[in-house]
Amino acid sequence: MMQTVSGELGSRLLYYMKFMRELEHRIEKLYRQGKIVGGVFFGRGQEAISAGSAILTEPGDVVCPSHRDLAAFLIRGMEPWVIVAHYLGRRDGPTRGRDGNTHMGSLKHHIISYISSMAAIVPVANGVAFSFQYRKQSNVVLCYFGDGATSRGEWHEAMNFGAVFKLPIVYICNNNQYAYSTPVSRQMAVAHITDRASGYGFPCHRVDGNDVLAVHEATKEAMARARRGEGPTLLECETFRMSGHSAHDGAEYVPKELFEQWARKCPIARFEKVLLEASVLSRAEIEQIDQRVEAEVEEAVRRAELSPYPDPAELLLNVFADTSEKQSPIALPKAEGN
Ligand SMILES: Cc1ncc(C[n+]2csc(CCOP(=O)(O)OP(=O)(O)O)c2C)c(N)n1
Repeated sequence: MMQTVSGELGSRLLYYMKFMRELEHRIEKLYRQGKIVGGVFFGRGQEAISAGSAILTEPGDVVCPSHRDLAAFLIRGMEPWVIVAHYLGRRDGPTRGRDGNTHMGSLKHHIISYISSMAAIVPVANGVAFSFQYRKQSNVVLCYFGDGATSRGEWHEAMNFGAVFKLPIVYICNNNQYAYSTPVSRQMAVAHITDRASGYGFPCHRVDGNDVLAVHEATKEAMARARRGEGPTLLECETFRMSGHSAHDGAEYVPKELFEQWARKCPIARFEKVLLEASVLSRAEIEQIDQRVEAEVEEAVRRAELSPYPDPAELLLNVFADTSEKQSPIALPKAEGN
């Protein structure tokens, strides 16, 4: 069945998926040049998940992205050069050069940084959703994590809490088949992540995570349900990690055929084909998106490299709570929009 999408949505989705891939490519290059000393994680091959879902957020909603969800940061409005500055450990990054890894967030953009990449964020995301419910705000949290996260205790506790309190949250799992070097079959005895959560009492759906429109549709339904006060939904987006765990990892433990098989399902190439076949976008319009992405990524790197390194005298600033600021570090800006 041919999926339909408007030209406006189609080009935005394609733009963000391409932007994420290109920005990660450039960040990888900086890492290989020795300019990044921390870890570099990619969501290569998984772009449809964060792009297809985060694009649905309204200004007052909150996203809790994992280390493979760069498009969620971009869609929420975090400036690409600030992201690059973060990786480069520069003063203009969101941690002012303290973390050369992916632990970044921006309360201004309603992006909560993950704590550990393995489920520790899920109870925090529940807390944000609980605050929406408590304040009678019709906002929703999108909480992202990998398959490995679902093997952790706090994940199960969080699912149960979300279910019992009917929290306005969508749990979005990227099942990319591996948690570092551990394949899914070595970490759980059921076939699907949805099998794990079905006992909690809320809808769980398996989604083709390499089909951006499928992710979009499933998230739209889940967000509408959450806004109606009917509680959470778990989406298991099936995909593949088209890289090592991080830039230092050659992924020799992954059979080559799997990479070949999943390369044929590239979410960007697939979506381009859908858009072209349905005459939603022309080849020339797609090329314009490519050129725009290339120029913007180039500019992001240029600007980030101009940012200074942090002053060692500021090393401890904002590391410990400063009560003199009279501001809770976790207070979200007032919700706008709905
Ligand atoms: C509590 C904890 N244990 C281990 C790690 C190291 N670690 C970081 S990410 C990761 C694998 C995550 O796998 P998954 O949840 O499937 O997400 P993916 O990286 O595949 O997207 C591991 C073992 C960690 N950060 N925190």
